[in-house]
Amino acid sequence: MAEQESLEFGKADFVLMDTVSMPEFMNNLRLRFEKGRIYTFIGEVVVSVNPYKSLNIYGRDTIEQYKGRELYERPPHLFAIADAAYKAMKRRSKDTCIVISGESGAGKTEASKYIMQYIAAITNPSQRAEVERLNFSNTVVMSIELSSFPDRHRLMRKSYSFPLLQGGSEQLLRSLHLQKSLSSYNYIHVGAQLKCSINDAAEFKVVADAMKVIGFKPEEIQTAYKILATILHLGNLKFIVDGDTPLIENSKVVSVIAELLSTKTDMVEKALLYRTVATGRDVIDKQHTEQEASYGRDAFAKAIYERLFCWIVTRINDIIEVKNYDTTIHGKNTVIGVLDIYGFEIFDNNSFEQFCINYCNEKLQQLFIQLVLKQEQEEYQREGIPWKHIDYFNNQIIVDLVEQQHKGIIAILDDACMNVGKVTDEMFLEALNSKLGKHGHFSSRKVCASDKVLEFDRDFRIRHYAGDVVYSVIGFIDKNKDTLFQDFKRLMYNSSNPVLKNMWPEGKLSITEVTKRPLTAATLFKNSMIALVDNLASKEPYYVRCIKPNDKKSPQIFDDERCRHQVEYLGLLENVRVRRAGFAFRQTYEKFLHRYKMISEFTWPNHDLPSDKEAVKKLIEHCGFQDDVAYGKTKIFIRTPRTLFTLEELRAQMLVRIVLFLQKVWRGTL
Ligand code: AD9
Repeated sequence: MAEQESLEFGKADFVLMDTVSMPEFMNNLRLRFEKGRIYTFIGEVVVSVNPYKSLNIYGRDTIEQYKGRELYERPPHLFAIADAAYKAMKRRSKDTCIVISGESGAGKTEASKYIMQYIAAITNPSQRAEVERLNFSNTVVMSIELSSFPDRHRLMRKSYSFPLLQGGSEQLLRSLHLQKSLSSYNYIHVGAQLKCSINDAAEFKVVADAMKVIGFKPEEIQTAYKILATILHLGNLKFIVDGDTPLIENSKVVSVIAELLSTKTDMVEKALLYRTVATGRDVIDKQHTEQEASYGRDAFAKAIYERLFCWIVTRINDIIEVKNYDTTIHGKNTVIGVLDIYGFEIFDNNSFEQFCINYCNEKLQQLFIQLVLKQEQEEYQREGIPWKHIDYFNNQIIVDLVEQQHKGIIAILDDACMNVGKVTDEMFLEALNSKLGKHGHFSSRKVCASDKVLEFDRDFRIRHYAGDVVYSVIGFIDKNKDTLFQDFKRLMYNSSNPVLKNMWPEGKLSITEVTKRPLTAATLFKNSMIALVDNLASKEPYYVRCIKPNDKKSPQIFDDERCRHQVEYLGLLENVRVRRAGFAFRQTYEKFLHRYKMISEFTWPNHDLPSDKEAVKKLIEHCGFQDDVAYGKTKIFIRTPRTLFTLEELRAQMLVRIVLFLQKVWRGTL
């Protein structure tokens, strides 16, 4: 396996460790990081440590080294699994997906870019145009971010506002009422660092060109700019309190926003300061508190960014119908999906947004367990292969804690949200406590005196698979109800810019028409998570597990404590154990024979043995691989990938001979 690499760089596959233990795992990971070997395999999983420096390992020559090779033939690299995913798609006509996980800053976005570049580079030049469009579309989408709840800091970091400011022409910026200086914008200021992308100006050009190439209309591109500009302006909106009621301090900003959104200033102002509520048959305008107004402003900014993002994805799909790179495989459209997902988050202050993001990570971990750990072991059992069970923590119990019908946290939150205006966040916490107080992964501090609960704290704790997180309950009900958005939705729908209007079709509903109980934010999120997991489960998954070596963005520091924690919660050690005990490859006897029967005279062209299983046994013994395989009820299991390569090589040699033979027959020279 990946033997080209000398041991001086550590083990290229964690499966090759002498003993599977945390210290050895960490030693290997550190050694490789220090030697600039940032990728390591666990079988077919790539573990990646962010190098925080440019490495010369993504060029054309490296691509050539991985093209068409088997996974383990070359040192561990993202290109190796990109190639494996591409081959699986081509050979077996299967949809594949590459799931990239890890915490913020671990290198997910970079990884997805390199994977896309690789796939674009190796694809047949005749399909180049299509690929270019796909690749460009990925430049625009950049990464398929999943969370519906990006926080403010991330929102701006991820958005194209940076490139817009840095790379947009003077004329464009003027038309959007923007200044070049990043520090003029509060939303950009929020993050600790101002600049993220090294090459914002260049990136802007790439994105702008990409949108044109894909086929976006000029007015659509203009609208996208206007939305990004609106977000920046929204961040600069300040409220002042006059008595009880908030007023907008800088009304000039409101008129700029109105202009960008092709709507009226007083309508923007109203949406920012009031909410329309239906009480029975009456419709009244209820004034926001200052806090509500600020929350609404931020929520609006997030919502229009997200809607823009989803709209871009949908438009790209419409325009190119996500045709695959190779439509010829059995006439079926196959795809490679690359999913770059927010990592687990533990901040000093965790709220509804972190709750959703962490729930998302629980779901993905569950999928990983299902696919990599559970199914693997179940298959051995089913096939009657001797197998010693390997323990791993199954986080299904936490997934249930969050999403279970009637009993889970989301269900309890939705219940609380149905009693409009009556239930406070604290009451919701009380409900959680009484219903989940005994759950092993839930706790909430209570102040008690002689068996009587005196007060509840304002937070609860979930014991996530990745560690304990304390959530502040404040804002859960408001954020879940999402009611602040209704007025903004109508505002957008009433825009005279048709592109914008079309992005917000639900704004058509008047307040009395809005269904009495619209789905809550958490339930919508849960439903989209379930749909995503179903979608991923139907594809052949490949994993990249990204690790952030330190919090200082330093290429030198390998923070043991931080890294160990990530290795733990990503379940990498369990992954190694299962992989080590297991078999790299399995195939039904019938399919196996179909592919390799030409290797042995006992099976070519047909065998006369009582079953395919017997024939496969004969073939394997003939090649001398009997010690490296196990025979299941319906499938053959091969332990090491090398055996498979050898089989592939033998097959290739035989095919050449067969073709030469046939050519001779045709030419009549035989
Ligand atoms: V977040 O969840 O979107 O906040 P990511 O996506 O995990 O995060 P990202 O890919 O953006 O992290 O990486 C953070 C920074 O690390 C990049 O801007 C690069 O400066 C650096 N990085 C990451 N991977 C590589 C790499 N393979 N080579 C060089 C890298 N630098």
